[in-house]
Amino acid sequence: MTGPVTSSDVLSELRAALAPHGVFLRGVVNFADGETVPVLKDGNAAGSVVLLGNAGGSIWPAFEHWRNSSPDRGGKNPLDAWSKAVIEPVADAFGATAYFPSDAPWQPFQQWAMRAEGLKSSPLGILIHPRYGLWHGYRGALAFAQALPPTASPIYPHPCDHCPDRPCLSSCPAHAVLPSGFQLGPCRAHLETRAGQAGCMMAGCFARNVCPVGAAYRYPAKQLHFHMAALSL
Ligand code: B12
Repeated sequence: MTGPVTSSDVLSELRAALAPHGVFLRGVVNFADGETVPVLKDGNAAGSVVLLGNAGGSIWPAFEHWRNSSPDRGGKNPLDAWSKAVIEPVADAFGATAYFPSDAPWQPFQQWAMRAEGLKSSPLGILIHPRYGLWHGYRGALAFAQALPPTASPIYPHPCDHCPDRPCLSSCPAHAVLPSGFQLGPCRAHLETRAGQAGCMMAGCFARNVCPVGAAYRYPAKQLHFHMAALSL
């Protein structure tokens, strides 16, 4: 595909382009006049963003394959590098401007996700999805000049409202998950201990693992370890 996209089926074409990488089209945000919006490559304000991300371990096979065939194993931030390698060519093909969650200045990915997918925060700070639970994330966003057909955004009951025990709040060995929010310092300090290395570092965040929502989408062991190692840097 070349040039700007005018087709109304841009979303299904995007889905098809991203599917081989395990990247899902998570939702669309159309911006209203007067909102702070991302800027397009041509300097104009974006009319919409399409959120892209993983559901469960969907990206892991494609990411691992790419990493194993990269001379430097993807460099210092391999998942971010892979996301760019996959998403930037798609942005170019569709005449869109790509944004990435880890690039400064940080774009409000979670606010976009709340609007696009009707999600709410869990006590961990990450958004909980009624089907995928805590096992999902965002790999990029494509900003377009034009508004796009909104994706269905059902009104879900917030899973944490129906979770009387809230085991996420009591299972962190470092007491880093508090009702007031996630505390990075105690988490990182625990990860440096022998118990932290043998526990959370190998098995993944205990508070995330204990959540009963979307347990079938829990990341594979290697991905759990990868994210914990990234958090401890
Ligand atoms: C900085 C950052 C962190 C920092 C601090 C977070 C903070 N205090 O804001 C630290 C290092 C602690 C962190 C940790 C993690 N993060 Co983080 N983080 C970010 C990042 C890069 C920027 C957040 C931000 O300020 N955005 C700018 C503002 C303007 O955007 P916003 O949407 O309005 O901001 C929301 C957040 O700030 C959120 N928030 C407030 N406090 C906290 C605390 C935590 C722990 C988190 C995750 C979010 C959060 O509230 C706002 C909602 O309106 C985002 C990506 C992004 N661009 O948003 C990822 C992001 C929020 N992180 C994410 C994830 C998955 C994690 C980890 C699970 C990763 C890991 N390796 O384990 C951990 C959480 C640990 C745990 N046990 O729960 C995901 C969340 C996906 C989701 N399902 O919601 C994001 C969106 C990245 C992605 N690629 O998908 N993160």
